[in-house]
Amino acid sequence: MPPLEGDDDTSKIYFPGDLSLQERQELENIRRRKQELLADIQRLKDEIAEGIQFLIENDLLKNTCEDIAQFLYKGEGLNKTAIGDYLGERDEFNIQVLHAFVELHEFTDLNLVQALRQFLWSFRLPGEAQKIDRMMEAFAQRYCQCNNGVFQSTDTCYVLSFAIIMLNTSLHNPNVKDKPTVERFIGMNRGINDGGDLPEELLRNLYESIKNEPFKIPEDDGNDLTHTFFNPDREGWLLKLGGRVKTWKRRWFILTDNCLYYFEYTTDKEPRGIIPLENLSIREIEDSKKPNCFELYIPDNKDQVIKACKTEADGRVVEGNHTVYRISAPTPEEKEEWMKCIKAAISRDPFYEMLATRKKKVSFTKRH
Ligand code: 4IP
Repeated sequence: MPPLEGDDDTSKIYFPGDLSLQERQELENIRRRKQELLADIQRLKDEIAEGIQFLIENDLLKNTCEDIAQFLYKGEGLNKTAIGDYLGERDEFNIQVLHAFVELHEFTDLNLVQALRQFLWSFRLPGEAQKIDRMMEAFAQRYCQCNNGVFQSTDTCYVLSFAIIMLNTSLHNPNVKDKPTVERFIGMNRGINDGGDLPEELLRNLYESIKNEPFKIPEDDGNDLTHTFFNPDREGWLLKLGGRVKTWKRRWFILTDNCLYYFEYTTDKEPRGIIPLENLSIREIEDSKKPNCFELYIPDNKDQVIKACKTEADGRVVEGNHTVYRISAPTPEEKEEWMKCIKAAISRDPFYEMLATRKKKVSFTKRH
C-alpha cells in the first residue's frame, strides 16, 4: 500500500484497495482527528473540569449531570484525585453531579464498611473540610436510601462513617501507638443513634471488618488525609528553645488531640508542657545554632504570648512565656514530617467542628 503524499508517518496505516484517493484522505483525516482527540483527552485527564468541557464542546459527552456523573463513575484511567476535587466543588452544578454520582452506587444490603469501601475507592477524598462534608453527606443520604431503617437518621450514618474512617487510621497508621479496642470503639459511638445506641453486634462487625482489612485509598502516596488529616498523631525527640531564658532542651513531643505535649522522658506520666494548637500557625525558620528548625506562632501578632502551660521545677503548673515556640528536628525529613502533621492538626479544626455539631444533633435529638 503506497503511503499518502505529504504524510510523514503512514507506515502503519493501510487502506482497503478499492478506496479512491479522496476517500482515503477523508478516512485518514478522521483517524488523525480521532488521534488528536485521544491525545487531548489524555492531556486533559488530570484537569477534569476542562476535560469535561472539552468533551461537551466536541459532542462526545452530553451536558447533563447524569451523563457527567456516569463519565466520572466509569472513568477508567481518570485521575481519582481530580475526580474528588471536581465532585467536592461548591458550584450548584457540581453538587448535582455529585448527587448523580452517588446515586450510581448500589449500597443495598451492604454494611456501612462495605459501602464505604466502594465509595472511597471511586475517587480520592479531597483535603478540604467543606468538600469532605458535602461528599460524606451525599454518601450518608444514599446509604440510608438503599438501607432503610438501619439508622435513625442520615446524621447518624454520617457520624458513624467518620468514626469508621478514623478507626481505620488509628488501627492501621503506624504513627498511632494507642490502638483502640472494640470496646472503646463501641463506647465512642454511644448515643449516636438519635440519642439511642446502635446494636453492639453491628459495631463489632464494622470494627472487625476494618481491623482485618484497611480501606484502599486510590493513588495512595502515603500522604492522604486518612493518614494525616483525621489523625495526625506523631511522637518523637525534638529540641525546644526556652521562652524567656533561651536554652535548648531535648524533649519527647507527642502530637495528639490538636495539642503538642512535651515530656522530659518518654516514660513520664505528666507532660512538662502543653501547647494547644488552635489559632497557631507553623513556619520554617533558620536558626544560627540549630538545624531543621520550625516555629509555632500566632499569625499577625508579634508580641502576644501563646496560650500554653508548663510545669515549674516545684511542680506548679503555670502559663508559658513564649511568643513563638522554636523547635529543631534531628533531620530535614523529620522536620518535614512534623510540619506536615502539625499543619494537618491545625487545619482539621473546621472539620472537627462540623463533626461535633452533627454529633450533638444525633445525641440530643431524642430529648428535644
Ligand atoms: C528553661 O531554661 C527551659 O528551657 C524550659 O524548658 C523553658 O520553659 C524555660 O522557659 C527556660 O527558662 P533553664 O532550664 O535553663 O532554666 P523546659 O520546661 O522544657 O525545661 P518552657 O516554657 O519552654 O517549657 P521560660 O520561658 O520559663 O524562661
